Amino acid sequence: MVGINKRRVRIGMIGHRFMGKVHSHAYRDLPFFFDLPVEPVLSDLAGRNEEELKAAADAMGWASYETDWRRLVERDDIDVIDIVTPNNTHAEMAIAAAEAGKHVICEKPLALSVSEAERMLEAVRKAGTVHMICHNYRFAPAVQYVKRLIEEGRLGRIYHIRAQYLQDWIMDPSFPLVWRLKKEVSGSGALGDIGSHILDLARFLVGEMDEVTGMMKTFIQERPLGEMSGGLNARTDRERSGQVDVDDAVAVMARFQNGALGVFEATRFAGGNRNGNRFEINGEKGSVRWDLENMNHLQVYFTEDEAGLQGFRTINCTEDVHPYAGAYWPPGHIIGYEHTFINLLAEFMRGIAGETAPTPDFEDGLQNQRVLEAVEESARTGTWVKVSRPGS
Ligand code: 4PW
Repeated sequence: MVGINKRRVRIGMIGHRFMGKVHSHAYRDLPFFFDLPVEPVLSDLAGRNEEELKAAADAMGWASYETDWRRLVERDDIDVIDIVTPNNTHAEMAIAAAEAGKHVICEKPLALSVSEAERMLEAVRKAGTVHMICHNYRFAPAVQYVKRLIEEGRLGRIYHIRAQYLQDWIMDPSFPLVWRLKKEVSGSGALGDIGSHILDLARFLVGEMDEVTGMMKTFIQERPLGEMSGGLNARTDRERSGQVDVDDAVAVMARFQNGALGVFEATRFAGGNRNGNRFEINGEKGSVRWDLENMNHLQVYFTEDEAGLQGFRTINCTEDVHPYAGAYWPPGHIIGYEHTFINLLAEFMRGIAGETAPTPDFEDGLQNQRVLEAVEESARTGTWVKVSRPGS
């Protein structure tokens, strides 16, 4: 399957840490599992710290590197710009990439604000290139299968979605003030970083939200300064401290346009939950439950099951019938977190080959941003806030 005579899609990626590693790995594994019409090539990696950048480029198999992302965007031998940098850089990079005629893929949340996200969408539309946002959890086979069940009407009318994204990596008050805790860099805290994923899953599976209400809380207001670019396992030994100005936790209630109700919780203070991303959906004919930490399993319940056998049953979503599962191993041989990105990038490559118009795209990113902004406004004003959607 590794491409003889396939069109080469030359990737330029900006950023090389956690998400950079995840994306690099996914591009490399793509031709191994998917027979795609194009072949991704790890052409060039951009970052600011040359020593770290060079080491990352070598370790992850990139052909070359640039210490200024603008040079990457200007290069004629690059087809795709992949943005895996902190949120405050997304808009400038994506717009420059689109203006240079590149396909663009960007980590979530799309931007710092609705107005930035609108400009990003406008730029990619004008360029006519393919664009995606990395809400990777849509691409777990079990989640895709839930989408299919709902579309086929197997759950009937949807009444509820309740979803939680629970982490605990900043519970220790001595955890440093990293970029994810500064509003000017991240836009928001738990809301945008992890809440955006479950709110995206809700839009994907249940539909658009009409209005939301939310509350946000910052439990630890001050933290030691440390390396701002640090990740989820950052450490510090500094004595000076700085202000946290984003939410540590957020709770959201939503009314959907189709009449369903949503209850959501995103927090980095749920001790013992390293990366607990879960949802349950209840419909008139059945219910489903999914949990990332057990991501190959799906619990399903159908009201029509015979008396005596009623209840949730557990399906192992590793059969050919489960979306993407057939690309990997024989039934029962499970896949993991990284495969959600491989599946997402397979769709991106199909889009670039002209076969599909892949989603979630920047329009989804913008709509997600509208939901995030409505939650923030609600938390500020203590009222329900309409989620705008121009044209609907
Ligand atoms: O999916 C999650 C992210 O969006 C990851 O597990 C970590 O938390 C990194 O960023 C957020």
